[in-house]
Amino acid sequence: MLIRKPDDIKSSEITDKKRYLNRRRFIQAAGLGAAGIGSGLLLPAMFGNMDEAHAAKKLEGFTKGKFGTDEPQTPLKDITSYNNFYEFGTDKGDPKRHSGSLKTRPWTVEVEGEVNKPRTFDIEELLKMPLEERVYRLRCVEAWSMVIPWIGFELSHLIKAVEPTNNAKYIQFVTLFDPEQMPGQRRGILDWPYVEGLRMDEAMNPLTIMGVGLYGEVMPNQNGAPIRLVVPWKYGFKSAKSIVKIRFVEEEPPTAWNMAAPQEYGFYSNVNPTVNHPRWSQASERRIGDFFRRKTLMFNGYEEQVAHLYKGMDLKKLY
Ligand SMILES: Nc1nc2c(c(=O)[nH]1)N[C@H]1C(S)=C(S)[C@@H](COP(=O)(O)O)O[C@H]1N2
Ligand SMILES: [Mo]
Repeated sequence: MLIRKPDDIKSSEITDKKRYLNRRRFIQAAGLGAAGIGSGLLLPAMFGNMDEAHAAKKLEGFTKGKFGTDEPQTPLKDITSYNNFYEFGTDKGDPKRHSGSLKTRPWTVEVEGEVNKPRTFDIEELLKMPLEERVYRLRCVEAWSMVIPWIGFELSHLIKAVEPTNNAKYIQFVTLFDPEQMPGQRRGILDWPYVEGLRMDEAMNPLTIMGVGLYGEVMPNQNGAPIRLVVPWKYGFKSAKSIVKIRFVEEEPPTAWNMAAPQEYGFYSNVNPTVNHPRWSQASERRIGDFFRRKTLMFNGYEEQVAHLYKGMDLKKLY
């Protein structure tokens, strides 16, 4: 892990003034003035588990992954300031404003249910999985999209490590439940904690990753730190953030948006321009930063990789 010196961090990356000031205070308390900061070696120990350090931490040792798109990438500023993360509020700017209270260390992911080797992974163990950069399109059901250079590992690696039993047909993903840290959970917008699910073959597909970073850095809190699901051929809401539990089950598991509005959000939620949301069209989308809308692609453009998973299924019924 490499930690950038505070001096290298652009002020645009530090938006929360209070955290910025806290960090300055910490540097002063540690007896380091501007001169002291020059000795980069001290910094990793100095910042330790502080929240601020995570925001500035570069991820190292990842390779350039497959399936990447070479479309222009959405600016970091947009990826981190236009978010859906209802645990921190329903406004697109809320996650950035309010997710500073999320503590991402210590963090564990408990794996349970239909597996031979149930276990709890520490986040540090998961960061040792083979990390790749995957530049994926993310298409929100609200008909906007982004191109995001994620860093993550294939979910299949984790699945193989716990040895699913023959009864494991689906996987459920559970977000942290902690209304102290997640103020949005004090209100009943959704049935907390946020839950999502995949069929086993979807989870095993090489496109499906557990994201731990983006743009070469540790995952920003508002994007689902420290670990979130990324399923690029499905609407964004399938990609659950800040996951603490992965449960292998026999039956199709309940999912947060399906419970909230079953007639609007199904279990599969594959990006599909021919199946409209009951209140708006899914035929086109606005790429964040673009002026003109563009056509939405079947399976968000990943048809070649995933269409076979749904052969023989009526995707108008199983939306
Ligand atoms: N726990 C949790 N995960 C979530 C959400 C949420 O509100 N809570 N929103 C989803 C939606 S609707 C989208 S579009 C994506 C947005 O991811 P991003 O903010 O990193 O672009 O996260 C998904 N994961
Ligand atoms: Mo979304």
